[in-house]
Amino acid sequence: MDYNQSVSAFQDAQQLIPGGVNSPVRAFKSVGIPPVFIDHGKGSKVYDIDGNEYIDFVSSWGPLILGHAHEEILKAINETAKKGTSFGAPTLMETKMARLIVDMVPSVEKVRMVNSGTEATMSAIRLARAFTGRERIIKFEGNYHGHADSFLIQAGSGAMTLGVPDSPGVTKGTAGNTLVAPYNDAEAVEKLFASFPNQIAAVIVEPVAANMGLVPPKEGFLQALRDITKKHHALLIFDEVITGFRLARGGAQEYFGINPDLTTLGKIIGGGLPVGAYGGRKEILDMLAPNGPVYQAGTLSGNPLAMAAGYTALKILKENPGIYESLEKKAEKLAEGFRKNIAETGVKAVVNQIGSLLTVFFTDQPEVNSFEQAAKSDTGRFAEYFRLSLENGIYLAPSQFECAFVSDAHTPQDIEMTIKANRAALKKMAENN
Ligand code: HOZ
Repeated sequence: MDYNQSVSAFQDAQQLIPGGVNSPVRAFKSVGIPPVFIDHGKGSKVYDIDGNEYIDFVSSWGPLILGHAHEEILKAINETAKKGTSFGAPTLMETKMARLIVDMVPSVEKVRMVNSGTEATMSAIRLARAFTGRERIIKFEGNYHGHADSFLIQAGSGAMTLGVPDSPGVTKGTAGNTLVAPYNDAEAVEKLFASFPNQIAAVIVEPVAANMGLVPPKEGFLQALRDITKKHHALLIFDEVITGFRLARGGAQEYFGINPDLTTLGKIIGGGLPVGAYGGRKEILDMLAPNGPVYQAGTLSGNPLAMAAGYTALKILKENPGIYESLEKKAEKLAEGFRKNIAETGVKAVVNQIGSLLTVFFTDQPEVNSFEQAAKSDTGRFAEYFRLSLENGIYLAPSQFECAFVSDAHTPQDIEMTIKANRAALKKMAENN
């Protein structure tokens, strides 16, 4: 493949944009090559500015569960745009959207729209602190909740990929209020509650960890978090920015049958436009201004174009419940194919998969169930795998510590071709070793 146009576009961008990108993981830094610049996408495919075609498993980092440039979503955006793009005043679509979310997500009784997952999580924490009158929160190692100060402590995603899980610029005071526990370790959470009695406002968790690579919760872990938070009168916050509307129509809380007090949403909820939301029990949400004293606002919150795109996406998901079974089957097929290739080539790797999410960890450990195990992965081997996959027309997240996202647009042929490309990459890696 020829990447000349992308190489020169990246050089140009670096003169004007820090690192040449508007979000760090896009820079391909940990995989040792310049990023490809995307020209357009359609269905399961993206095309770069050199004209290369790829089967896309980034899916814009999760939102595009229906694939690129989905006709119905484009139509909704176009129709809405004709009436104006922003008013900073209430519109009917916001209530329609809220009704749909309340209907789909089991624990959500009221919901406030924002513009990103980061905004959703930072607002949810403020609300939890106000509701409980306590200041500390517990988060988990390798979980990523966006880039607000309170969460850049032992953070996953790009922070983990680039080796800055504790970002400079976060004050000691803020960092001190964030307590960290190992993911999948409920006992450690109980110990923190014992060490800081009546001080912990909330436990925030990715119900399925998807920012240290994919690490599903161990049996009983989420239920234990529910029980512990209840016992200590703290709130349980599910960060469903990734799992919301992806694991099931009602997200991870429906999939595992556990209701949190607050839920944060993003990605799919915007249908490919910038949207976030946080919702939960009425009595908590009613503490928000203008009903209550907790302030949170946004000029573009509930933006008509974003609402139109998100509403259309959610409605399609709601009206096609078979979609989740089909997504899971495709991801299972990929995982099975990859595992077979791993066994045949002898490359040391483990595949984690749940629903339409999966990660291949390059590791000689037999399983990856924790941050500690995920962090031991061989990132050099991953980089080699990434580059070979790209050459074979497969566009993956450029980091060992992210997931592949299967979409409704992936065809059986895409899945077969991806398994074939995986086999070719692993064979080459085995030869190079
Ligand atoms: N929110 C994504 C984490 N899995 C990464 C997207 C980004 O940081 O640009």
